[in-house]
Amino acid sequence: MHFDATMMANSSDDDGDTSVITETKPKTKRPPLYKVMLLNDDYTPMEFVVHILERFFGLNHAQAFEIMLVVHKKGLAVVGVFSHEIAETKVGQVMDFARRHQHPLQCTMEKEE
Ligand code: TYC
Repeated sequence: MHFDATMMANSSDDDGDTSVITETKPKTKRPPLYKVMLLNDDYTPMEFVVHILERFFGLNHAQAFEIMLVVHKKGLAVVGVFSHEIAETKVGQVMDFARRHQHPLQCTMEKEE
């Protein structure tokens, strides 16, 4: 904790010598994190989604299959939480890979609360 002391003397809004001490919290706000989500669709093959989760999110086959099924059943799932820069990179990699294989798979990011 820091203490910032200010001497206010002979100023227009102060008639005497007044010490003002304010306690200031050092500003160490952590940068926000971003959820990366996969969205379900009716056309992208299940094994393609599993492959994406293994390749870009470092999941093993069982974990990847499990998350793919959550997306398939619930409509979407968070597949990872990252800094803004890493999240953008992941979304770009997934969208590019899906587009190159002509699958309509959608991947988005959203700021974490
Ligand atoms: N619903 C797709 C199917 O039945 C599978 C799928 C899963 C697609 C997850 C997208 O993000 C997705 N082939």
